[in-house]
Amino acid sequence: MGRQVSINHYTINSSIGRVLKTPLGADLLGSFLRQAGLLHLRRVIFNPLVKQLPFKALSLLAPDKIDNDLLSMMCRKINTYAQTETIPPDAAEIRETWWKEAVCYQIYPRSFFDSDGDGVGDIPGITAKLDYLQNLGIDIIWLSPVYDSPEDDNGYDIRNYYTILPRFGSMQDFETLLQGVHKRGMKLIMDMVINHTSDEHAWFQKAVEDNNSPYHNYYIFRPGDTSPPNNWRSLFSGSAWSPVSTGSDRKSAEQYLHLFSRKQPDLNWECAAMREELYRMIRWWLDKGVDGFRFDVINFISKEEGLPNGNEKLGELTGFTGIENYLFGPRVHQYLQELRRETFARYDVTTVGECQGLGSEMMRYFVHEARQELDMSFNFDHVDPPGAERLKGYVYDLNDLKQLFISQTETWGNSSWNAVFLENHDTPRMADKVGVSEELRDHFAKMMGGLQLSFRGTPFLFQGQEIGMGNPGFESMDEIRDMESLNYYKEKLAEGADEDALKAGIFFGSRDNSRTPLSWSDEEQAGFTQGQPWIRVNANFRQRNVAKQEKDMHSVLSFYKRMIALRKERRELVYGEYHFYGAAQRNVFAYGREYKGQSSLVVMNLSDKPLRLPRSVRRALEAAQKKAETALSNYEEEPRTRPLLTLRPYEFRIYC
Ligand code: ISL
Repeated sequence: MGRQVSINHYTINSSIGRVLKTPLGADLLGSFLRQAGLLHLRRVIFNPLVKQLPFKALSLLAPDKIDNDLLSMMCRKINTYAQTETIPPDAAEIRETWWKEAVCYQIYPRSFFDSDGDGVGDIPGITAKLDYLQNLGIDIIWLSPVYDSPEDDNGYDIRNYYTILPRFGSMQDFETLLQGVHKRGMKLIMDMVINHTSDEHAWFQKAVEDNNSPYHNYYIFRPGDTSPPNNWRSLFSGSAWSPVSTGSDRKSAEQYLHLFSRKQPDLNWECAAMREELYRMIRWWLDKGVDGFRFDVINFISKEEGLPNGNEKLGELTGFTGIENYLFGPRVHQYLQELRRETFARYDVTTVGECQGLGSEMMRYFVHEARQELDMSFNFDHVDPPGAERLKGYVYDLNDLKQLFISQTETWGNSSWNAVFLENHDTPRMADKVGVSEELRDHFAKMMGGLQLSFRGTPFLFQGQEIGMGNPGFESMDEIRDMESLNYYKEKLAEGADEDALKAGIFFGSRDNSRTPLSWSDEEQAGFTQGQPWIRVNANFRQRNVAKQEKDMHSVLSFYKRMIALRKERRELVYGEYHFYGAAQRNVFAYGREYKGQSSLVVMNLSDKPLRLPRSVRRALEAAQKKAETALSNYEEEPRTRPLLTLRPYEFRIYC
């Protein structure tokens, strides 16, 4: 579906304006400027006169970062899309459905709750805490991988899709969990990692044992035992190629592609038999009764034919040379449509794709309802600040998040839906990215929850967010477990990096920051385990934990419960149109939501200082206060003035 021959053709001589009119052109350029720290040039580029210049003129703006090669590559991609894919018109109204109304919660099983004292969270541990999740108001649990795995990447390296990792429990334990979830009226979606497997998966083992085995075509091999076949870099440092270790015979020596660690070989989606095996496995899980999937790096599955070298300039910029050859790959939509047709199309389930590098324009190709691919996507533009690198440290400006969220809502339309997240297992805790002081942490945590739960898009909370957990404050490399951080440390040290600065960056940005155990109580090891936890617990667990917050009606946890309940009562918070107020003013984030005659107003101060409200916001506030049935804020004391003239640091108020 959606195929159409088009006469559109773009070259570096096409006008900037014309290129920007295409979804891919707009997004590629947008994320390029973001990554290059050139967002200030947006104004220049969108100037009507500049828009008339040829696309190649962009290289004059930042010759060190943009060259004609890069621009030609962008044009080639834009042409492919223009010729093969279309975004159908939007429906006149939003279609209402359960997964748009749901509140989701991501569980990172290793760190959720340990039931057997081995220091690692497990499936019975999750079952034991289902009442907690139900009380919080959670509808859907997303479970990070629990499949059998050597755990090179904490389970994102699957050895067997049909079995459960013994330290997490048995298949019986999984079934008990699923029943417990369903009994409570909740749903469970599985993480599904199908861009790659573990190198210990039987398919890969057979593939390397015998070049003539049908499994050889399940992965991506190229001849050569010394230098890599192309310049692609792994997302986890070093080359994206590794030699097959059993290759003693020089002639048959081969390298295999792994976009992630060397223990995560990429699957060859060109191979129909491989795809069929994956579909069979996914149907097996569906028949077991799971309610959908979160697909890991699903927009990376289709690789450019011939695996050409990546553009060096783009490589320098992103750190991932070659990325343009698998981001928006040539057959990604064909595969996604097939995946849906062959598996979940026949079940009432939901799907969310992890789509790094996807902007809000391109997103519609993946989630527009008429295209029959995915229901929602996780987009990542807002995860790190423009041009910043997580492992080097940064200060996050919430105004950037505001701008991105506002511009996203403009492009979604009625037929595309999205997943809204602020934290997950791959990024430090939000309060630490922003650098929030200790005394404002609760206010901040509530404000972020208020924002996430009053925005359009299905909210995905990450465990610990509901009590305002922060980074644990790592102090030594011995505390770090994540292979991404460890590889990076080794590589940069070898390159001669300053060790203290290197460590500081890792302690700030390591993915381990969000992977420490959920603080359940003030008991030993935060009540997470009776044993020695696999990674340290947060030092402040005696002050900040679930048990304590459950007893306190003013806690972050209580606020989350109220906000979740409010979202379920007020359909405008799910489906409503937006009206933004005072959007141009820094630190003011204010919006009205309206749906079928009901309306709500949200106002926020994104800064740690008092904020004087602009007149447009004050007027909207006054009107909302007059007619509101419910009001909720993250401050216990009522404001002193009415009408409100200023907001306190990180103040959040909602009127419905
Ligand atoms: O954290 C990152 C590396 O810099 C991200 O780029 C991350 O690797 C990317 O978002 C893909 O994430 C997913 O796939 C990875 C896995 O390690 C992550 O935990 C998972 O969320 C490989 O399966």
